Amino acid sequence: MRKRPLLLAAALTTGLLTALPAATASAAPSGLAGDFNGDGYRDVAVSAVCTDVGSASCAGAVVVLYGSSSGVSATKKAVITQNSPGVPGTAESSDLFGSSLASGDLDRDGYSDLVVGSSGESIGDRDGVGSGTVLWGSKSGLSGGKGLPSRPRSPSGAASRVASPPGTSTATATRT
Ligand SMILES: [Ca+2]
Ligand SMILES: [Ca+2]
Repeated sequence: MRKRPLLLAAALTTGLLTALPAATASAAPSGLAGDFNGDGYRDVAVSAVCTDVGSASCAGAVVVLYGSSSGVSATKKAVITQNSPGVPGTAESSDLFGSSLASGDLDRDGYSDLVVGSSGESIGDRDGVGSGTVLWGSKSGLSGGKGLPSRPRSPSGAASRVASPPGTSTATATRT
């Protein structure tokens, strides 16, 4: 006897969900790959690897163009460098921030994140060993970041190598 009212309720719910606009103020992030602000439109990250930042030549930058129903536009963009708020490190000459880019939702919050390589970064007394930075996706787009762990030195002084099976990655990031 209870079966029919339940089916009716399900049908009403389905109809209501269909009638709602695709994006509302409280909408959940889209979960789309490359959608850094979760609005349902994929975004574009472009490397400007040899951009000068202040007096630092070839410090590098990433330009993010946010998507919309009419595509990407230069009016809805962000330029991110190592001097941007929340981004670890400091823009220095020849850091080459943006030398490689990859996206994925590393913390599984529904917002795609961006991994940025800086192939010229020096760490401690090791010149140009490179580094990786995660820029976190959020409702307001890419903001803040976290440096990926660098390889520790072996007792001989050389950077140790971490073996991993083909097709796997040893890079991990934990949101703090
Ligand atoms: Ca988007
Ligand atoms: Ca994320």
